[in-house]
Amino acid sequence: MNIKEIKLHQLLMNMKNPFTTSFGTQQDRFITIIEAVDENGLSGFGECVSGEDPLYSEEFMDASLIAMKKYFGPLLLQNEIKHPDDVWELFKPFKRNNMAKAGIEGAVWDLYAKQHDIPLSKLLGGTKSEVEVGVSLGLEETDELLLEKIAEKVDEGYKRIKVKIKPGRDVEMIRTIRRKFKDIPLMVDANSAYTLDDIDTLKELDQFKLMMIEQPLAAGDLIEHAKLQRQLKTPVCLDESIDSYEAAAGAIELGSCRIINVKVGRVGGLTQAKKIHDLAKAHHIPLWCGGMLEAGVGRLHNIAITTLGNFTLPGDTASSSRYWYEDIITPEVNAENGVVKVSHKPGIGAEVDFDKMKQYLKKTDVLTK
Ligand code: OSB
Ligand code: MG
Repeated sequence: MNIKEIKLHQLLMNMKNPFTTSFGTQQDRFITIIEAVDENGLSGFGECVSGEDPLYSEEFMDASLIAMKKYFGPLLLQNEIKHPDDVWELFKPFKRNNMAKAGIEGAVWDLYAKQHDIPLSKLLGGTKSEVEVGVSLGLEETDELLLEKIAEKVDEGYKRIKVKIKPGRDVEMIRTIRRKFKDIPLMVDANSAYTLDDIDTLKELDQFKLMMIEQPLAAGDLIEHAKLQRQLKTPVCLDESIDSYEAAAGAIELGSCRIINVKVGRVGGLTQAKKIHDLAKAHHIPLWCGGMLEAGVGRLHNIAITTLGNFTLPGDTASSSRYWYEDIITPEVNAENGVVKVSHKPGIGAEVDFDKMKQYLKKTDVLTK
């Protein structure tokens, strides 16, 4: 593929509103945009989605940056690859660091698609021309504030509403939501805030016709999730637990979940995401694409993978304007009535706009052969 240079654009983006989950509150978003440049000056873009601190998972941006600079960038520059699927094998000797791997691999996928003049969605084997999306709402100080946010997002037409829960902000809060919004497609995400000791609380959630309960227990608790799923009517959806193809296979075999949230960064990139897609499809486990508060590049990668057939549930890739006053791509991602149109242009399908990116750019590291 003749990749001659890798640029790591380090951005600090300020979110419109703080986003609160059971593990913490996020307002500033540090993002790294990876640019892979070939010998003709063509660029492909990826996004590293690690959080600032290791709260969602063990990965965090400072560590991902070191991993990209010290290992994955040099590996890619020193080894000629033929196809983006080769990147996972090339990076494999270095354990985990999935979000760093996925950020660089994503730039390679976009570059390859542009070199071959096809949309990334098609290159991945996607078939949809539009994808349905929902929205993820953080915890609010009061139920009233959350109800206002839900009303706003329902009016905007999002296909489902996800709310964050944690111990003490669960059953009564959902009861209040259901009293006002009787029939909206609604789900909850606990981000690992519970243990099996909380089973009575989790069982109470069964009465609210939720589409699913996302990641109630700790990431490593596949056996505990299987025990829980056996006692719940509501499908369990796993997010944090599915950090590899093997974890997905284990969760399916154990019956730890009935739905999987695929995040490209968490599983180590698009090649692994495709593999998990095919496995889940064979086992009739529906998928949706999760989000990591991405800027535009990550959003476009998410939309591309969502065009694969077994992504049958609305994902978390809402409009760029959900979090940003101004995104770094042109055109921005725009969900109309909860539907995002898939671009027909080559690669991720929109331009990375360096004029817009300037306002967020803190530093660019350039890696060369
Ligand atoms: O658990 O899905 C999650 C954001 C950051 C880290 C983890 C999660 C989330 C979200 C928001 O729920 C998804 C998004 O809108 O990008
Ligand atoms: Mg989640």
